Amino acid sequence: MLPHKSRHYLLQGLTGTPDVVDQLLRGASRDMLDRRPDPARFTLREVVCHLADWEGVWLERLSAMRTRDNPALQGYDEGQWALDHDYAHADMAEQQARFRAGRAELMALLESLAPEEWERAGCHSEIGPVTIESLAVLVLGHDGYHTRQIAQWIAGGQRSAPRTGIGAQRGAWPVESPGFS
Ligand code: NI
Repeated sequence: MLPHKSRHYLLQGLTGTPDVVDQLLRGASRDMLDRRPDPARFTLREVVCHLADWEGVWLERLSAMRTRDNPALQGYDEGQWALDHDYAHADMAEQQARFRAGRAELMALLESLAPEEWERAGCHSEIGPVTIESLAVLVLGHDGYHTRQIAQWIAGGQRSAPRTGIGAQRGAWPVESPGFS
């Protein structure tokens, strides 16, 4: 269990991610949004769609753990979702708003938890046992992974981007790979 102060920072960080994303993307050109500096990873447009979609996934898992005893939590293939939901042609403003709305819903759930509810558990199909608290830490890590990517893509720092992503190796955290998230 995290110290009280850590939980405070966790909530602050999670609350702020939509602001960070919006600020990073301010003024990004259409060309920049659809550039793919790493063939194994999302474009900026696709990243925002992925973040918006995954708010629903996190919420589904957190709600399941809160209301059921040790539920099974399903992993999804984010690369397949990108194709199924046509991320490549999505409207950025809509997706940024959807991410913000989804995060507000997530925060409302986390902020309403009683202290002991943070320890409620579930079992993810790929990563194994998790708690509400460890999943919340994972979400913040996932935020950081993608905000770093956004900053790198915008700065044109693709040469220093990690070579992990869709189609890359599976099983090691933190990487993005089909079925992990
Ligand atoms: Ni991701």
